[in-house]
Order: sequence, then C-alpha cells, then structure tokens
Amino acid sequence: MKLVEILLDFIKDTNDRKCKLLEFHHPEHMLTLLDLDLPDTGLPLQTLINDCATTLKYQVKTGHPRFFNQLSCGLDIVSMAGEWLTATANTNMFTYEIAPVFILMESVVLNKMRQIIGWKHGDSILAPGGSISNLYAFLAARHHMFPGYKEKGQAMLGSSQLVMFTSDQCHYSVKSCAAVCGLGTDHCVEVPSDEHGRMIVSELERLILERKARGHIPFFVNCTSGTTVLGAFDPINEIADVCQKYKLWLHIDAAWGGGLLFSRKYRHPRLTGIDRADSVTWNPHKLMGTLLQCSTIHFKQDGLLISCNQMSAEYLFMQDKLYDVQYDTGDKVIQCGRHNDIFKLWLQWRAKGTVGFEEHMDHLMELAEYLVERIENQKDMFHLLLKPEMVNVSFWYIPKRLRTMPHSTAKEAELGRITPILKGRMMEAGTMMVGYQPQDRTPNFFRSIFSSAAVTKTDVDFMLNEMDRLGHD
Ligand code: ABU
Repeated sequence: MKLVEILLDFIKDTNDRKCKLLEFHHPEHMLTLLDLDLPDTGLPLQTLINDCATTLKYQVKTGHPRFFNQLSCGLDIVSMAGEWLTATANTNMFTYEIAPVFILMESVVLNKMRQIIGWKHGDSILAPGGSISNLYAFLAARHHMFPGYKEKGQAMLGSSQLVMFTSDQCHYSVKSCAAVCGLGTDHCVEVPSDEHGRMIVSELERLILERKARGHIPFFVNCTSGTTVLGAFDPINEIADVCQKYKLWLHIDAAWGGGLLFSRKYRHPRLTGIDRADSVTWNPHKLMGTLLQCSTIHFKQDGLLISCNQMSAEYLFMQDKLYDVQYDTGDKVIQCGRHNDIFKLWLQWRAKGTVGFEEHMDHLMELAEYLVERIENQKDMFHLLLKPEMVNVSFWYIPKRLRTMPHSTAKEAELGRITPILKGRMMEAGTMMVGYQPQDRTPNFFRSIFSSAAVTKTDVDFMLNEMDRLGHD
C-alpha cells in the first residue's frame, strides 16, 4: 500500500504545474544522494520503500505538461494501469500456452492497425523499439528477395553486394541494419533531402542507377514518415514508383509519424500511399502516448515473419500442443523472451476509442501550429527554422543583445552556442525541458515536441516566457 501511495504522489506531482519536472544533480553529486549498494544480506521493507521514494524523487517527470524534450512524452493513466497489470501478470509473450489473452489481444490490435494502414491482410508483431522493428523489415525484405539467405548466408550471393537506400534525415537505426546484417554502412546509401528534410526522389533514382552500374544489387528503400529532428515526411508515392520500377522493397519508418494515420485532417498528404509499402514501422509509444515501450512492425505479406525468423525450438514450439499452434507467435521473432507490450495499448484504445486517438492527433498538431504562430509573432525574440509538417517545432531563442543583429551565418553560430546554455539553465531551474541538437551544417537549435495529451496552449505560452526569463545575457 505504501508503494502505491508513492506512485500516486508521483502521478499527482507529474500533473501539477506548480511542481518542478526535475531536480537536477551532476552524476558525482547524485551518487552521494543515493544508496545504490547491493548488500550481502537483504534490507528491511522500510528501506526498500524509502529506496522507491528516492528513486522517483530524482526521476525526470516525462509526463509533466512542460516536458517537450522527447518523442515519447506524457503519462497516459489508462495505459499506465495496463502496465501495472502487465507487471502483475508477469508472463512471456512467446506462446499462447502461457499468455492466451494477451496473444489474442495482440492479434486483434495489430490487425486493426493494418486496416488503418490500408491493408486487408498481412502480418505484424510487437518489437522492443522502432530500431528493432526496422531491423525486422530489413530481415524480411532480404529473406523475401533472396530465399535461402537464412540458411546459406552471404555464400548464396557470392561476391554480389546488396545495397539499401534511405534519406540523410532517417533514424540512425536504418544505417545500423546495414552494420548489424553484414552489408556494411558504406552500403547504406544516404539520399540527400530537400530544405524541408524530405528525400529528393530524383536523387534516389540517380543513386540506385549509380550503384547498379557498379554491379551492386539494390534491394531495400527506407522511406521516413516523420523524421526524428524535423518531423519531415518523405514523398511516399514517388518513392513507391521508384521501388516498383526497380523491384525494390519499400519500407516505411513511420515510428514517429504513424499516429497521424488516425487523423482525417492530417493524414493526407503526409501518409498518402502508405498502403503501397511492403512493411511499416509504427510506434504507439510515441505520438499515441502508449507507455514505453510499444513498437509495431507490419508486413503486407502474411507468412514472411514466420518463414524468415522461425527456428522451431523443440522445447517451446511443439507442434502437437492441444491448441492451434499458429498462436505461438514467439517463433516469428528473433528474441526468445518477449515482454508483454500489448495490454497497455489495448486498454488505452478501449478507453479512448479510435476517435479519441484522432482527437489526440488533432490536438497535438494544433499545439504545434499555435507554437509556430506565437514564434512568428515574436520574430525579434525567436527564429523559426522551417514550417513543420508535424509536431516538431525547430527554432532559436534570441537573447536581447542579438535582437537587432541581422540574420547571418555568424548570428546562427552564436545562437547555436547559446542554445545549450539555455537548456542547461532550464534543467537547473527544473521548470521545463526542450530538446536541442545541431543538424548537418545548422548549429544547435531547439526542437520542441508535442506528444503528451497533458499539454495545453498555456504550457506553450509558458515555454516561450520561461525561455525569455532564463535566457538573459
Ligand atoms: N527513437 C527516436 C527517439 C528520439 C527522441 O525521443 O528524441
């Protein structure tokens, strides 16, 4: 009961704008505030209760309405209740035998998500994060296009070199597939993007032809729907045309932007043509606000996941069980033990309904539009880098001494130097968090994210005012 009180207090404080969202300490000082020792003999219950309270005392409240720092923000209470139940059930998602209800839920939810993508059939699975979902797409594509690779490996391709393509704005996990799967990162070709961060499709075609001329075998194109920094959407239909022309697998990494599929207002044109993909990554733990972690990978073709990944472990996936063993989904994946990531999403969907998710998407997009409007109305104090396609708003804060200086490369460099200083002040004040990063040749800038249902326009106003309060010279 005491632990439940501690958890409820944390939730209350998370939703209380008067409470700070973090109490920052440098690691060496934090170590003096914590007792992390692992004793030889067990400690009394009261010490463990204190440990729990101390742990949450110093944890960043990522569900706080002024946490704009990460793609996964917010604390959806229903999804959180689902996570509590999941922990209580403490089962493994590899067989129907030990997770009957959760396995059926997974099937129902993933089927619904495929329908929303626009597919009648197919197969899907939950994976431990978007990077692993992208890896599943890569593996299935190679298996589909080169049957026998699973057994024979590179030997079946001889000296031929597979190559994959993705924009220079994609998530780094796409490049990681090339490293992990033996292509080598030199064979993950980065396609230039335009000033909005969208892949330039004529460049994709040029690079495919260039690699073909070198005797390489192009086989996989990653199209990003919602890039990590700018929230850009690669043009799906144009990329799909190229994939069709050269018979390449089209994967869409919609880990971030997938949630907008719910919105009739914002789905098009961003995700138009998504049904033409061979595979789609879509992370409910991002825009949909499902608790971490909850990532899904979907395939248009049924049967690929099992034929690609099945190892038929005799001790687990016996074929003579008393039920239909197709429900033993554990043999479709490359891990053995699999966390139950479905219940919290299923319960959340029941609470919100599909329409509730649509309203959530529209609310987030309206917040981003409001922030853009506020920034554009205070051009002396803020500089918008580009009009966003999604809920990522990229901008600089301009301190007083630079407000009369005309915009230039030198001014950008100075703003890029100031940005981490201001972020540091935010963390020390504990009042809000907004992420920052450099991008290619652009120096550090803020990237504000709207992904939490708790945020309102007053929090957007607070963000800008607080930046100005902390951003003194
Ligand atoms: N998987 C990308 C997450 C990055 C971010 O939250 O900023």
